[in-house]
Amino acid sequence: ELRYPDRLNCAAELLDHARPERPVFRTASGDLWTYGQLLARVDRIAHVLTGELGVVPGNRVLLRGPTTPWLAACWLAVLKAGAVAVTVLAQQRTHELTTMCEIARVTHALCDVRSVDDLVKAEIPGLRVTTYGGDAPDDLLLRITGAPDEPFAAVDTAADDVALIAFTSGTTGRPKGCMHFHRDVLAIADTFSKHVLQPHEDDVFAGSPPLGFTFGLGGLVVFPMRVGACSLLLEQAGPKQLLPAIAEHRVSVLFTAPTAYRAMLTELEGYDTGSLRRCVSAGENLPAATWRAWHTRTGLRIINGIGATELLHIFISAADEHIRPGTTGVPVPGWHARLVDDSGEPVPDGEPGLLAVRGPVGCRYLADPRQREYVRGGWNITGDTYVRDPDGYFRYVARADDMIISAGYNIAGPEVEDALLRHPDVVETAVVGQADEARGQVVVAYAVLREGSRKDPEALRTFLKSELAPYKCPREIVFLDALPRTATGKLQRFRLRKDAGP
Ligand code: 3SK
Repeated sequence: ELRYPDRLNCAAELLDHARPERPVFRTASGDLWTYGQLLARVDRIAHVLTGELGVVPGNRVLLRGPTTPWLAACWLAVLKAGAVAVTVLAQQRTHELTTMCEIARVTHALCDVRSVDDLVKAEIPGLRVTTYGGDAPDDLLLRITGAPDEPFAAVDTAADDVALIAFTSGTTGRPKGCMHFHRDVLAIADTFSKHVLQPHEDDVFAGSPPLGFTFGLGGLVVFPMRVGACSLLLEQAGPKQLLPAIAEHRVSVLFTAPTAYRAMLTELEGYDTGSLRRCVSAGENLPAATWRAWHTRTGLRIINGIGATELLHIFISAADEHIRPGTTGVPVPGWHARLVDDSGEPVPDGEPGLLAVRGPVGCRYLADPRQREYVRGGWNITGDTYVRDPDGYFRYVARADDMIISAGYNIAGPEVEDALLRHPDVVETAVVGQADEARGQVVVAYAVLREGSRKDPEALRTFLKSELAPYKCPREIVFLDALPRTATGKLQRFRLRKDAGP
């Protein structure tokens, strides 16, 4: 069981134990920050926050901008000052920002000057916006040059004071703010990272998830800092930028999503990926076909994982010889998982059930009645359907609301997607159920093809007939240039259903 002191400030904890001369952040343009420089900058920002900007402990401070060392420094400063960091994505627009500020009662914002327009347009009453990285006289980076050049004493927060509010809109619906404590921030490093990733001081982390998504915040800031390692923070982190960055900066720990692994496979030629020792995939189910293709080409075994904003980071996973392609893994040490039916009763091994988890971090929605649906009987019900194998491995089936029921058969969209991905021309795919009078629902597949491939639905259907039981084969295959995704890269299957709203 994890034990932390009753009084705990997680930002101070992450900053205070590192060796000052060691590198903490690098950027694609060659910037290098040491732990000593980071600490000095965080302290200056904290002085400005609590001085000129009037932030007091408990205030909610919105953070918005591309993935840069300054964004990470602002996050640490807000926490060190005892305020609550409200992390949002640079892609979120005026309407979403307004809703999130309302829900979280945000009083202040620190915003990269390049991302400020939507925030200004939102005209959020009472919100005090401070930009950083610009040349205005009141820019945060100019202000900190005038701040006291002396250590900032971290506010004496309790381990279970709220440190962070992370928003999830799932794949649809009004955003939900998830409150996380100071101890939660350390707990994700002391469970998944410590036991599965097992990083060390010489590691260089990099990846695609933004810091406004807890997948990125954990993987690119908290995990490396917990062990005094370095993180390459990339403003542009698509597959095209990741490969050269891995080669140039000798990245050893990579965080990204299945789609990016698939895309990188088509571009691998000529890039040196020999520095990689850990490749983490989360955000979506990792098809076995993608795992195998990556393993064949690089010799690396992708660490699959399932995480949730509600639970901050990854809670089921496996590493090294424990990895079983096609499964997510087993509960991370410190976490418990089981499968239940709709009434909360346990489901036997080998049968599909709703994933229920509990561990050091729990879901605490801020003022949202959906809390009652997510936490039932002390278990967090993630909304995923899984099967547990008799040896305890969890095998993803589908999001509970993505199961297709056709003529009495239960069909998991991801199984059909996995089969489609085994076809060499298919890069991405999404399979949904379409309302049908005769069968209730029929299977419809959407596919993105490799550039230059022939769009031949019949050839794909013939291929699928050799891979799947006939009742799982799509009635229709539609070709698209790209699939609809959320700002965090999650597939929005609901937008593909023809009966979907706008
Ligand atoms: O939402 C997710 O999929 C996720 C995955 C890993 C870590 C954190 C999160 C929120």
